[in-house]
Amino acid sequence: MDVKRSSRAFQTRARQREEDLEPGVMAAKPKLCYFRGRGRMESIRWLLAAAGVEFEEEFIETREQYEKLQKDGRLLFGQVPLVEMDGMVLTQTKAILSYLAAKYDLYGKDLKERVRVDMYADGTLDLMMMIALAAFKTPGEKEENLALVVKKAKTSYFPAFEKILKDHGEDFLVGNKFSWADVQLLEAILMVEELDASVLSDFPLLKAFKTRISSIPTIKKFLQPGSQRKLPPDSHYVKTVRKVLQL
Ligand SMILES: N[C@@H](CCC(=O)N[C@@H](CS)C(=O)NCC(=O)O)C(=O)O
Repeated sequence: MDVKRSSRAFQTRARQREEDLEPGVMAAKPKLCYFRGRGRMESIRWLLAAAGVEFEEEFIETREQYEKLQKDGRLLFGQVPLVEMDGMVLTQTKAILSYLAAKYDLYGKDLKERVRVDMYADGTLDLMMMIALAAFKTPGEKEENLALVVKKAKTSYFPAFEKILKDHGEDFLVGNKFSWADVQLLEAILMVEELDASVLSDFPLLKAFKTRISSIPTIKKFLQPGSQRKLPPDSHYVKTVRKVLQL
């Protein structure tokens, strides 16, 4: 299936799900509670945006806010990201992502496709977490860690995904359908490109993948300035996280 047909079919299914609600009943928007930055919440924002789902955000700026969330029993293990949706209070990033992938039909067609989506998404999440955590290191360590990320991307992660696309021969990573794995790989590519703009120069299939997935309407919209996509961590973000979590 080509990328346009797959993404059109995907958008139609998303609309139908909304229409399954009782007439006059509006689906409440998911509410995301995290710092005003990428961190562990960014992939959740990406996946909701890719699914065409609008969401609200509450940003944690103070220790008091965080303590109140804990006191109210909203943080299962005392940690964020926190997502409230479908009458549930959810924590644990991967659990939230896999719920969203299943709910919005971005999780392959059967168990064998699902485990591949998980495997690929886990890999890109590992890579992105290395970048997210580097922001909290000393300047020297940060530089070293980020150089290591670029090296790992070039020598391990991107060659693996280039081969997957080559062997698979489809527009998407799993099956011939858009999935969570595609969304997260694009997120990871763009993040590593912020560290080294030429990182894809030896990966022609990944380059084409990036262009293709970026043109899916929901993703294209999320990539526009002014969307809920967050910028790389700056010193204010790092200071706020340190202050709130008492790091
Ligand atoms: N396994 C959890 C880890 C969450 C996590 O470590 N969150 C950090 C903020 S990004 C936190 O809340 N730390 C406070 C703590 O662990 O006490 C997940 O992936 O959601």
